[in-house]
Amino acid sequence: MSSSAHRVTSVTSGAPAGGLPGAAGPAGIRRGPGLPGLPEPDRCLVMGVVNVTPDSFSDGGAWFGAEAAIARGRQLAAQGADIVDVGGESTRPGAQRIPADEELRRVIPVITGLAGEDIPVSVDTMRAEVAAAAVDAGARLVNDVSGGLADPDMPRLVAQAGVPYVVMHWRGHSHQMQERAVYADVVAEVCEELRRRIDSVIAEGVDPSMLVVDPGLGFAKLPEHNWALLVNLPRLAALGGAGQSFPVLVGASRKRFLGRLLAAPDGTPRSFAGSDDATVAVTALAAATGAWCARVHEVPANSDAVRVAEAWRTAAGGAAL
Ligand code: PMM
Repeated sequence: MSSSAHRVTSVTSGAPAGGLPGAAGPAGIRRGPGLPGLPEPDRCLVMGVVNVTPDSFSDGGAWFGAEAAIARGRQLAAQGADIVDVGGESTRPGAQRIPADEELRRVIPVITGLAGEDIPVSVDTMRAEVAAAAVDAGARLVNDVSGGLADPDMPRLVAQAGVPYVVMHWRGHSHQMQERAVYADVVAEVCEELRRRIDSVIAEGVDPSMLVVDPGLGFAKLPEHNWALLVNLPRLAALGGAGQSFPVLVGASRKRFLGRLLAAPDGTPRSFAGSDDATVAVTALAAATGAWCARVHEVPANSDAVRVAEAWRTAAGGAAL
């Protein structure tokens, strides 16, 4: 694991309850104090993905089975992942849901194994039942791609567990999300819908200082929507209002909009793995803007990219591109 991954923010020393970490600068996102239990954000963090699924968006089947998944998580941490994100349910467009007991069967042994090695683990789930078991097994962050919409019990569970919570922009499950990729002004609408989710989860008891926001790239988004959101990350961060900012997570890795950007002359999209260099480019740009974390499938080059971006930010005076 990278050395900075060991500098974990103490559970008791996060931002004061009710306060929001950081402040949004005019161009970029100013970095806040960090989230309890997670590595300090002295640069953009790298979240390595372990999909324990036979059919995931971009790496389906590769790490299906607890032993293979634990070995992959360990490898990602050794390569420099600051957090390992473990998910058991595919969110690829068109995917059908799996039962909760199957999701539990997939992720809990993996989280137990990785957390037992002191690797910071997040659980990628839309179910409160799975999040609760994952936190019991040692997960330090709940990554909910539905932002609390898929399971009404999720915000209360997160509030009680007292763990950081990723609220992603989401408009529906995989089988219906593509038809919902309709916006007049994607940035304004995503910000407004996220703001409503944030208000709702705070009303359910979640401490604002525990929140991370995510534009939900590829989730009910066409390529042009993803690009518009990427160049407007500071507007998402600024949802805290009054000059405060939320940490922003960016999940561009291997998404179809990158494959389409890099399509062959005959229009054949680039493969998922063939989009890894483009993922690194997005990571560098998002990190230079002040993103809190980049969620990626391949860690080493992204780990380099966030260090380049941090040097860039520092030279620019800590603000942004
Ligand atoms: N994307 C996927 C899964 N989980 N979580 C967050 N917070 N943000 C994302 O963009 C995101 C996510 C889908 O990608 P995968 O199936 O290739 O892992």
